[in-house]
Amino acid sequence: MIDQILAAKDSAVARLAAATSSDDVRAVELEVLGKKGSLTDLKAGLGKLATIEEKKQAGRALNEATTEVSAALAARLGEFRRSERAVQLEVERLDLTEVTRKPGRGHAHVVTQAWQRLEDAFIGLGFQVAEGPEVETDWYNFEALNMPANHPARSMHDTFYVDHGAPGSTVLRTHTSPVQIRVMQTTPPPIYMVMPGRVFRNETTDATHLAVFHQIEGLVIDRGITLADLAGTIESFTKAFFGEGFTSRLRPSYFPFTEPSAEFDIRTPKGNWLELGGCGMVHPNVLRAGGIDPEEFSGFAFGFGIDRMAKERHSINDVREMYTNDIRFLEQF
Ligand code: FA5
Repeated sequence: MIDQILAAKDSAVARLAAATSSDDVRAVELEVLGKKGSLTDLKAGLGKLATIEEKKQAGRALNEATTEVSAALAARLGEFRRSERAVQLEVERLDLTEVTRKPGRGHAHVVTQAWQRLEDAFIGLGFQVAEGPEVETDWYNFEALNMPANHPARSMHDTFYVDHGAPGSTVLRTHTSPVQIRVMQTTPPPIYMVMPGRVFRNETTDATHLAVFHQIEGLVIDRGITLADLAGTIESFTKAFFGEGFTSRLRPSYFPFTEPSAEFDIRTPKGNWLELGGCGMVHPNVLRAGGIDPEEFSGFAFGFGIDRMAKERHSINDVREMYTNDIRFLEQF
């Protein structure tokens, strides 16, 4: 029995030494230690030995043989795994410096396209374009817009504060309206200006709300400007931007910086109304904050969301989709 054990072990060790792949190693494992393996068979024969002493000796020899074969198996398997992995890596190697196809031509993001088309439509109506800073002082973002400290309308804007200067004095602008004040301070009337840009609100995102989004502000200041001019401008813009089949309406609303104030909606050719933004006649306090005499000049302002317009124009279900940067989605526009 002992001779048989040693013979089975020696044969296994020799075959392992001669193995040329991990498959060979697994074949030896099966033939020696598997269910019907040579050492397994011998183990089953232990019970048939005549004396206890014989059983003990054969059992010990079997254990030693099994340990030796298992160690040789593990060592050979480790070697083959390493070399086979090296071969696999070489086969699958990607040369990222190699250009295999011509890179596709990119295009502007769907929101950038809307921004540019909006600017074009307003330039066509005789407006100029201005921009302002994204990090604003509390004064420009709220105070100058007729929202002093503790004004209830401030809570409608969930504000991100910037750790700069006195606590609460610096914000990420919550709308593009502060640019109205900057334009009034630097441009003597008549003013016919649009001011697009990025704005920030500390709010939970959903299908129609983003925390970082875009607005376009409009400001007209001249002598004798009335609500009729506001309604006419909104209507001309609606037709220029959306097409002849669209019309607009104003609905009474409230903003601290305009009086009277309105929401404006557009009607699609299919007959449904979409809310686009807010507007109104510039409040006298706001004109004064911008250094303009409300006795001499009057004006109107409007502001609406560019992302929501892009969403409606392209029938996109969820504004957040535009910012996942999935090229398969963005390529469509
Ligand atoms: C304002 O921000 C005013 N400054 C607009 C204004 C300007 C009124 C000038 C009067 C005169 P409001 O918070 O409603 O108003 O936002 C205007 C538009 O921005 C909304 O109609 C909507 O289109 C867009 N908007 C607002 N919040 C979000 C948001 N979280 N995500 C995407 N778009 C938004």
